[in-house]
Amino acid sequence: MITRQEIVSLFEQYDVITIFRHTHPDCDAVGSQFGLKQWLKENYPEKQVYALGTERCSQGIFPPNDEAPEELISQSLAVVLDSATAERTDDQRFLQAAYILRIDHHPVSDDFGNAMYIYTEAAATCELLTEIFAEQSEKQFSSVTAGYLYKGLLTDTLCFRTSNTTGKTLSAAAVLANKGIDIPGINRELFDQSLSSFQFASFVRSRLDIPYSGFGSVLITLEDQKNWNIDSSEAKTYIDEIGHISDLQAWVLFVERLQEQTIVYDGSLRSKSIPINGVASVYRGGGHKNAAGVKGLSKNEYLQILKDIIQEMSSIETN
Ligand SMILES: [Mn+2]
Repeated sequence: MITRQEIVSLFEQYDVITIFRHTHPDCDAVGSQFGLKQWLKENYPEKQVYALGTERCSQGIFPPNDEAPEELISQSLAVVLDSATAERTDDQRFLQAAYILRIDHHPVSDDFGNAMYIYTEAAATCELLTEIFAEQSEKQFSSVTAGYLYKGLLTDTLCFRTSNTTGKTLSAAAVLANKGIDIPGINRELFDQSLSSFQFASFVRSRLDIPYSGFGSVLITLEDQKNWNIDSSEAKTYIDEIGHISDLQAWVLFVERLQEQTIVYDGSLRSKSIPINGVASVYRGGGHKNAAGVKGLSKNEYLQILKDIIQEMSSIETN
């Protein structure tokens, strides 16, 4: 593993630095990417720094992606951030770089790259970058850099609520707060929702049915989707609206969808402790123990899967 000082030495060695992150980027991926780019531009204005990737992050406001020709990439130091595998890295041209440095907090599942700075106990890649920058006390560390890093730190910890939030995470947050970032402004930028989204969320909550003690079920019909001008895949993302109820052990959200003129049912299944993926697999679905999904169920299958979940819950209770 490379040291923080060796990372800064690498930055100093290369005139061209290209920064990569994973596909379908979240705020930690782009926050670390633009945080590093900003910090490098402020401290080494003569260097050419490119933040590369083809997609945009759907949450928060970040600058557009840069473009760099292959000749530049091949002479550059490529810094790959928050990306556990080479394959998952957006823009495979990083493989042609003169030197590849990885900074990440995901478990190492792929040993690509020339140097690694990977700490799985860190809550975010932005936490690791904050520590690297904070140590360089004679260098610039602006509120712009800090703001990008704070967005990654805040979202990867679900607002400092996840089990990977440590004293180091909060120390990193303190470093960023001391740079003069707009904490309530960033919070609004990341988490405020539109009025129509808020109203649809209220509707989803109002449709909660409790067919069995501890089990919550919501169905969003085609007619509901038409009334709210929302499609089935977007409607399904509102599962979290019923995800924080202390009285529920399991909950599902189903949406109706038209498939070759027939109504089919897609569902997201969630639970706190009872395994729910076994039931999903019976209906051609799958997922994790406490978060699974099914697609294209007939009406009978939809009614039956609700019964199966209740059956699963009652068998666990009687054991
Ligand atoms: Mn991350």
